[in-house]
Amino acid sequence: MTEPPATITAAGAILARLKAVGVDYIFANSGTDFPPIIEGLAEAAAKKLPLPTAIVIPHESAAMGMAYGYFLATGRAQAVMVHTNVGLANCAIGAINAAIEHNPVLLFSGRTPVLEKGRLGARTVPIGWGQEMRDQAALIREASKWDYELRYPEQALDIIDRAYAIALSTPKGPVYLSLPREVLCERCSAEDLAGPGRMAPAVAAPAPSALDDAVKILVEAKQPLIVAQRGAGSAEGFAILSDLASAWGIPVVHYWALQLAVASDHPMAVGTDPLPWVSEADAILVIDALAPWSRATHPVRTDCKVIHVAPDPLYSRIPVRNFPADVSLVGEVADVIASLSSKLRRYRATRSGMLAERRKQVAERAAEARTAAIVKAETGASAPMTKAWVGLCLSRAIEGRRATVLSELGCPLEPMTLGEHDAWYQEPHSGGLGWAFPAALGMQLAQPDRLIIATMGDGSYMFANPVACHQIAEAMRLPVLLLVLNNAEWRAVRQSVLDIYPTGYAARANTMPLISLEPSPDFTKVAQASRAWTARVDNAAELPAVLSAAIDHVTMQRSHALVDIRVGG
Ligand SMILES: Cc1ncc(C[n+]2csc(CCOP(=O)(O)OP(=O)(O)O)c2C)c(N)n1
Ligand SMILES: [Mg+2]
Repeated sequence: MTEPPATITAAGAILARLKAVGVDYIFANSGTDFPPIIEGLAEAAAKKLPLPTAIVIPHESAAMGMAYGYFLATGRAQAVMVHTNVGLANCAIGAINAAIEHNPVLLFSGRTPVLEKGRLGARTVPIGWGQEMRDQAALIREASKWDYELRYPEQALDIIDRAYAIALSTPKGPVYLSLPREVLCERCSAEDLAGPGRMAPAVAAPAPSALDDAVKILVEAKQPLIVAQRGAGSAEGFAILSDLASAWGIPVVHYWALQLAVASDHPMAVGTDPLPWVSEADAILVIDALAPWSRATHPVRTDCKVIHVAPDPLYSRIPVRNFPADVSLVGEVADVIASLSSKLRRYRATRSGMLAERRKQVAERAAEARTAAIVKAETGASAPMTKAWVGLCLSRAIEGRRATVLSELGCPLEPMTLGEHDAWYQEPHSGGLGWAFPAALGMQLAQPDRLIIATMGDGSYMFANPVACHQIAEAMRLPVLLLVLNNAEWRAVRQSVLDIYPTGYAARANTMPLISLEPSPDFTKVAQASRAWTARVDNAAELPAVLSAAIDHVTMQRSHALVDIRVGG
């Protein structure tokens, strides 16, 4: 019996509606909850409803990472669809990462059938009982802005519009919808599914008086400072902030920066260390920074005025975060920077002499800091080489190319020369490792012609479920370049022990407990299992030539490549 064409399963309606609101891809990891989704995909395709491209992703953490990377590259939120509670559990780290970084993901998982018999979709196999939960959404509720369980098939259209609008409202973030199998099997109207989204995201902007307060502080400041962590919001924001920093002679510190706010060699870019800058400043413009400095080690002046610009300047999800905030400017970062910049402009003319002098002084100190970082990196061409040396060589290897570098305990920013707003991404401050490889895959999917390089510690590479990620790279022909900075240990954990117990038992032990990743696997073999181009580098002097060959491979052969680099620090 054929159904009337004006109806479709709830699963099909959800898929079609996702396309209508602007979702290009569904990163999917299926299971026994998926028959109506797979049937819905086929039905919607047969009825010529436009659909997102659904892709098999063999591990959920990779699906979350790819959606994250795709959003960074495009500003467009994507969908991740996984299997019941177990698939959702594997998404938890991705959701934690996305939440803290305001990265919107539409996350779906099935819900095991409620009924034991008597309705299409009811339980058929023991996992129907085994995967039932009292509150499935609780698995990721702290990391999602909104969650809901679909109750009726006819809700599909409205609920997708609502999920999408909430995910993209300021501050952006992940949302979660659980999909019970019986509901997905039911039919609903197929009308209007392709129409435009009916719910606009709410975009916040600062009150004009708050902008005026911020402008007054910046105009009156003698030693203003910008601390930026998540970039300047967009290419336009990046350009405007570059001009603003130059015009006003304001140093920019990229402390633990996840993105660049100005070019790393901008004349006002003074590096990544808040000291001595935060201690000298009488005004600090904090741009999208969760923790703009360390309250324990970077003291600010008691008379220093602090302005925060961010989608959620108080980071209200975080229970404890007490950086002073004399002015909090809420909004999308690029928009707020543009407003500040235009309001500041008219104060410039009468101060041009003072600003020129300040600009000159900051530029001198910035140039010194840059030279010092490069000189230090050059001394790392030792055996084993340092991460800074790898960063310097990579920076030279990609010079003049449109390239994006991701770093997850990988190359440090300091010695690198990166000039575009999307040239640099670091792992989220939630630190859920295993991020860089799949995020690079998502970015490459969005930008097939861009050179995308994921640099990772050996531990981070293993956290990424590398077999799954290499499979995706080969299956989808995503020519990412992976640099594994391999020190055969979790160096960051070692460092955290030394920070707290510098002369303790662990520091003095021949072998520090819980640090070693020896024997180190041959990572080239892992990549070769999916037919990647690979190389291993132990000798610092060989690195430039290997990087150049690897870049030639990914750009000309358009297949992925991995270089396993033995590093010391
Ligand atoms: C999922 C997850 N598990 C554990 C940690 C704790 N952790 C933070 S850094 C780190 C070590 C990372 O090792 P690697 O990538 O090899 O870089 P290295 O520190 O050696 O430079 C670990 C285990 C984490 N951040 N995320
Ligand atoms: Mg390591």
